[in-house]
Amino acid sequence: MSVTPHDESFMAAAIRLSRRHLGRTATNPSVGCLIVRDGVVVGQAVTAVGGRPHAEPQALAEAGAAARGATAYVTLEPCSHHGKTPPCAEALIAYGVARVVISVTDPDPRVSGRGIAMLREAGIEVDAGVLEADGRRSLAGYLTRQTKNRPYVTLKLAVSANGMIGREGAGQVAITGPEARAEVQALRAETDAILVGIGTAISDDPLLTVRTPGLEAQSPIRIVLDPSLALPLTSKLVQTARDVPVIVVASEEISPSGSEEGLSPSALGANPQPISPLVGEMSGRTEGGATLPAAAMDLDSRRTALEAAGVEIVYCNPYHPEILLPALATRGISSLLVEGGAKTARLFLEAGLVDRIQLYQAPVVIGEGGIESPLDATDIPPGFAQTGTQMFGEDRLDEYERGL
Ligand code: AOF
Ligand code: ZN
Repeated sequence: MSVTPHDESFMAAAIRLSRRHLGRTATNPSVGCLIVRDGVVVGQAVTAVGGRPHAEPQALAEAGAAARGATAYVTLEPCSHHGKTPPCAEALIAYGVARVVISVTDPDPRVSGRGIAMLREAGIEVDAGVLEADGRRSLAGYLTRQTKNRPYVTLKLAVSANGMIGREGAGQVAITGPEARAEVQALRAETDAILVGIGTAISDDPLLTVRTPGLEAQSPIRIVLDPSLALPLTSKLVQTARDVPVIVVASEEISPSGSEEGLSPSALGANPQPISPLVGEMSGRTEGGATLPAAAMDLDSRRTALEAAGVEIVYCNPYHPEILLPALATRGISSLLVEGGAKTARLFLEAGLVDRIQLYQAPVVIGEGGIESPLDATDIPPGFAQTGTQMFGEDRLDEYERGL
């Protein structure tokens, strides 16, 4: 049987369903599954929060006996391995499903084609690659971490009518309206981690959490690139570190000897990279590298105070995203939202490590002291294609993506 427009409609529904648990299934992808019998949905499910159970056994349980002879629509190839749960391919076989329609094949080496082979060997008809581009987009974090060993990176910028993202020394400047801000909150809720530079952390004193009612529990991990531990103890980030995790990425040059852990490049087998500071992101930077003379005590007490407040300090060159990102992937972070400021945005753009750009353009004009946006709609880097435009109140969101 060939793929029909009906198949595409059901797959589109499965993809929509899968998005419900984006950012809430840990390192497992959020997969959607529909069981359809004679054109009627008899079971549907999304990977459970936390990653298990997988989507298929839940959808099959809902369908019960109606699954016999039905078609299953799954956004990702059903698993074939005995992991923390039994293989979903076995469950589909056991329930007597006649056909399985898949959007994306699974790059997990434990599955990768074996799920499809198991189904076919059991006499089940399998069609793969249905609405694959949309399916891949819905699985972007999982696929990027699996195949590139780094999180999927979204750069979000809110730009005024005259191309500014803020005003020097003015703290947080409202650029977009409430509708766009609500949309950004929803984006944060489906993202594993959110990252800013120390310049933004100091000048804006942002919270970086999700405040939308009902989604508060879905705040991403907050990460600050802070080479010399300049993050003020009085900042909202530090003050709330016990409620929503904060990771400070400090230079390995200031790592207390012998206590490197977690993200340190040495722990990852990478060579420590020299620091190439970005002017303007360096307030409070301790000079002197290995000797750290007068500031040593100061630094140690800052370290102690930050840790006592619940902040996790990791030592990994903050100016080399190509080192930092694999380290974040190793910690299970599959999606990362870069929210500011201009220098941090440039750092990721210049490293070629942005996968998606969300550019909000607002009618507001920012006058004197404006901070120029690292990009606008006329200079989107090569390799990005526009994938959408939407209005949120008076603000326009243009979205650009690179192929996965
Ligand atoms: C599916 N359906 O809903 C999901 C799948 O650690 P485990 O045992 O849960 O296995 C994780 C792997 O399972 C993950 O890497 C991916 O290959 C697959 N995820 N598979 O059939 C699902 N979430
Ligand atoms: Zn499974």
